[in-house]
Parts: sequence; C-alpha cells; structure tokens
Amino acid sequence: MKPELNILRHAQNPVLSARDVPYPSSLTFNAGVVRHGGRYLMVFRNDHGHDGQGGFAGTNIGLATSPDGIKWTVEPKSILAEADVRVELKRLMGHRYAPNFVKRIYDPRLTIIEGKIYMCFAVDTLHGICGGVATTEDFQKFTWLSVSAPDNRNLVLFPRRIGGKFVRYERPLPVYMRENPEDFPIWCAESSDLIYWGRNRPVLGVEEVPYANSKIGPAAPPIETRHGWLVTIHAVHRDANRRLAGWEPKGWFKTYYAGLMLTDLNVPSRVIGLMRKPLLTPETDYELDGFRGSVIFPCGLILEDSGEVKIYYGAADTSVALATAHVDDLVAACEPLS
Ligand code: BMA
Repeated sequence: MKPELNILRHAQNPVLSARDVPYPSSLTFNAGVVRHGGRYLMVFRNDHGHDGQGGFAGTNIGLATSPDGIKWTVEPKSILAEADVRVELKRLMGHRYAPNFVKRIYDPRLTIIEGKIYMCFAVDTLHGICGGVATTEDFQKFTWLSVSAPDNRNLVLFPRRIGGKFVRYERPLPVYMRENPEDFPIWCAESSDLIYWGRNRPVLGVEEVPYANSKIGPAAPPIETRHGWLVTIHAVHRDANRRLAGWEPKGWFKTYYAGLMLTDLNVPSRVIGLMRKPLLTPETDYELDGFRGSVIFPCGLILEDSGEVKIYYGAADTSVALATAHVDDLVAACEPLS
C-alpha cells in the first residue's frame, strides 16, 4: 500500500476571491500563476454582474501580483475582456468575423518559455469553443499567436522545447458518434513557432482514470522533474442522482477532482505514471459551496527551490485556493503504468 500523500491546503484559503477585486466581480477563479522578475504573477478568470439566476453580465481576465505567492494584490483594471478578443479575432479571422462572434474569454494559464511570458486561454464563439495562445511583456499589450479550430480548450504549454518543438496539452471536445457525450480525453500537439500546431497524439482517456466517469483535461502547465513531467489534470465524475450545491436553477451534478500523472521527458504524449486516487477531492466549505460546488480546477503550479510545489486551483468556480506538497512525494504518488 502506498502511504497517503501529504498535501496541505493553505490556512489562508481562499487566497483570492471577488472581494479582493477593485472592479466589478462576482466570481474570481481558475488562475494561471508564474514566478517572474522576482515576484509571483497571477491571471484569473473574473465573472461579473451575477443576475441572481446563475447568469452573468460578462467575463474578463484580471491580473494580481504577490511577493510570496500567498498574499495577492489585484491590479486596478482587468487586462482582457470580450472587446479585446473581438479586435484580435477580427485581425486573425478577417471576413468570417461577425459582431456577436465572441462570447467570452476565460480559464487563462501562464508559462514562461525562454524568458518570454505566454498565456493560453479559452474563447467561446458563435461557432464553438477555441483555445488561444498569446504572448505579452507587460500584460497591457498581447500578441495573439494562434487560435485553434473548435472545439478545443484547456491548452497548457510546456516550459521548454522538447526535441526542438514547442509542445502543448489540450482537450478537444469530440461530440459526434460517442456513447458518452462528455467522454473527452487529453491530447498533445507540437509546433515550431507556436502558430501552426500539429503532430497530434492522444495522451490519456477518461477510461484510464479510476475516479472519473466523464471528461478529463490538462490542468496547470507541467513542471519538469528528473523522473518525468509532473502533470495535473482535472477529472469529472457525474452523478445525476446527487445534486450538488450551486447557484444555477437547473442544478449541478458534476464533481471536479484534481488528478496527477507523470509523462516521459522526451515523449510527452507517453504517460509513465498515474495517481490512482484524486490529488485533491472537494471537502472544505470553499470547495463544496459556491457557484458550482464540488469543483477543484487547478491552472497553476510553481516548483520552489525547496522542492515545495504550490498548486493553485479554482474552488467551486468561485475563488482561488492554494495547496502545497513536496515534489518528491508527488512523483512517488504516481504509480508506474505498463
Ligand atoms: C469547465 C470549464 C471551467 C469550469 C468547470 C466547472 O467545463 O468551464 O471553467 O471551472 O467547467 O464548472
């Protein structure tokens, strides 16, 4: 029997919530985090203008900074909203653009590659869900590099090239001719320039995750260890007979767990280890209760010099929380896959 993994939720959780945001905010969650220029940077999803029925006026992306990764200060204004996305998509897609084409931008992840900051995000459009990749120096101006074909999201970039190529995990949403309509797996793609993506390969399917019966997806950008890439995932279990806490009148039935796997350093589509149990199961008030209760959705990992790994996750689609574990314990928790 493997010993229980020692993973600690931070005593000051949640580390960011709507009351910390100096502009309209109802929910503040699903945050990408990096260490850069001697401080910690966080980009987070901000849903604002809750109508009391489960609907919102809009979603934008906010920026927060921190000296220690625990106490965060939110910048006075959001950094990306629907209007910015319209401008960028018009530039990228030209004549196919329609005024109501963009619905929202959300779930940002950050990766530093060769000293440059990259942000991946999801964009809901009239014609489906797309994954975007952009780069920025200052979080004021973004250069958009690529937007995927629908339906695809949860893009996470690796922090270095592998075999000379940039690599990302992604989560397409294939819906046609499937027995389980939400049986969505994790895939991998590579690129020479972060614009053209190809050499797509499957990584992990729902059927391989013992505690999931619905979709899975890549969570935070992977971190490198001697033993392989340490990769967080989110994994969904749906139980139509168990209504969970939530604000939506139609009810909420999906538990989102955080999970963990280890992948080959040179062949990142090859899974070499998998934690058989969830890394984090919703159990605290701030995880069980909120817009969508029982949701844990990691989007940021920081490996400290001490070996501590900071795991930032959206809690109940309402706030950002932090858990920590030692990198060696996380690697050891992944059971080898034959
Ligand atoms: C997923 C995404 C996430 C969200 C999760 C739980 O499909 O929309 O942004 O956190 O559902 O609602």
